[in-house]
Amino acid sequence: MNQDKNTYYVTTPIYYVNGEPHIGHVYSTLIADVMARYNRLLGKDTFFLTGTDEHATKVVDTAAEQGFTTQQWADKNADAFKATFNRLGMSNDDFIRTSEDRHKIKVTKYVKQLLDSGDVYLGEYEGWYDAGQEEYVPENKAKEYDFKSPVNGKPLVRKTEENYFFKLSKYQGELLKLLESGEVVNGYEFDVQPAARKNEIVARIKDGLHDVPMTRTGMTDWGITIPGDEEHTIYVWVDALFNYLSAVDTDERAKYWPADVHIMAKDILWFHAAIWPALMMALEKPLPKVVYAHSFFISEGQKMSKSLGNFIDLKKIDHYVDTFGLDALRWFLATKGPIGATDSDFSEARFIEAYNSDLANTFGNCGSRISNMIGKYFDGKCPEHGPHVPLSEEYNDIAEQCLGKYKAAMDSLHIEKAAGAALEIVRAIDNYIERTAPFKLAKDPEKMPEVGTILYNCTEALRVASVLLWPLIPNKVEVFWGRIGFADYGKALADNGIGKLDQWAMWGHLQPGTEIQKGDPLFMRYQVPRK
Ligand code: ME8
Repeated sequence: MNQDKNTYYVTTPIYYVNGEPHIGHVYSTLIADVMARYNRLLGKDTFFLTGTDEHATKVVDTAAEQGFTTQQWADKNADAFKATFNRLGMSNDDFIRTSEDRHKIKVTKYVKQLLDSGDVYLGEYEGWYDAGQEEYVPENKAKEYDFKSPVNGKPLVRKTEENYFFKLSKYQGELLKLLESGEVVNGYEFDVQPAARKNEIVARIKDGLHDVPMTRTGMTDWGITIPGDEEHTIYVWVDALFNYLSAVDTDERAKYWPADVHIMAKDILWFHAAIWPALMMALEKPLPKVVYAHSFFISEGQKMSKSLGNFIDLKKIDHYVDTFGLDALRWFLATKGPIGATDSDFSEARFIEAYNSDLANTFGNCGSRISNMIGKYFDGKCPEHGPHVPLSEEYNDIAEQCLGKYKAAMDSLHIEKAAGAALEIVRAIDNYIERTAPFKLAKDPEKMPEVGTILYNCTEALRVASVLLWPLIPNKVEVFWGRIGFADYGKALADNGIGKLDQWAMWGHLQPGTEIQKGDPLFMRYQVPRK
């Protein structure tokens, strides 16, 4: 395993194509997008993967209900995911579909290897099956759930079938040791985050890992069959997990494995935190470094549901984008979402509060304030950094400290804290303006050089803050760059000019004499309409 690899590989779950995307899908993909953009800024050779999970029986069933062939239905919904992610500015490098040959061929190869090594074997399985979730529920859990699905409440069914099994039990000891020690075990490294989720996984592994059935019969025309046994189709979950590897299992992309982080919600953590690393051990591949399970978005205080009318579907998502702008949606998701161990409410009131207080009143307002003063006192040209002004050093230090905090927070997926560090710079600018009062000094013509220093410092600090904000709100930040003479930043990023964070976050890039344009406020304050 290459510890110092200068690559970064981030994934989202691959989403079921039995319906259109909703806010939950957009959320996980946005988190991955922010992490991908940040790592590109750091200079890492970044690969960001998302895609669709297509071989589920519920896809076959929904297609039939809707009067489509399974392939047509999968195509239609996969297109909806692609179009949505495109429209929302996701910078994924690839979009994998499990119905693609490139995936199917690799999965066949992996399973063949597992059959040859004895990690997959033919046996008989009897257990409690949750048809809605397409998974068997362990005996003790089935009892705990009163033999009903914990997801949809329908009765679990007793099912017996001849099955190929994956020898999950073999990996119990190693997995437990890896997670409990947090150290390298037999050359493997692996972590589950956040800590609360990891503890649950550790407890469940301690309960005992049994071998898991990994095939089903009776759906051979949709799915991937077991090599050498056309009767058995590989269970959709195993098929789906392999996407993370199959997408980069080519000569050019091999450098990206192992993944740095798999992002998902807690609903599907078990597959990623137990079965997936065990499959990788069985294939003798390095394990993903981190499996990160965020919590759920609820909506207006309640679980999202179509019948309650609080479901945040594509129409609602578009409404938010049309009303507040794409970056406002990105900001809300990235900073107020359920990244940690608790669920988070998607409510209009919280959205407006975040928009007004963080974007309109802070970043947007600070930009307008500075450009207005430069317009008024310096004819719209960036002033010279002139004579010393009290407070300046203290304030340069703040920008530097914030960069450190920002990086530490981003590296551990505390995106809201990273955003907070960037906003701390902006708030420090506001505070600096209050304390140095350039608008008062400007009344005395002799003080104009000092006013110049202050406004130079303010613009430069806002430029630094904007670089840190770029992974979250790239569109508005690029507009801002255009206004302060840094349109080439946007161009450099578009041309894959990666690796600029430390350079661009250094003090002193701003050129005196550059035209500082005013333009419309970057984020217009939103007034709640009176009912
Ligand atoms: O489970 N809040 O696909 P899926 C936040 N195909 N995130 C949410 C959410 C919510 N309310 N609802 C959904 C599958 N998500 C499998 C995955 S991966 C090898 C196979 C997000 O379409 C979150 O990331 O049901 C969750 O884990 C995922 O959508 C489930 O998507």
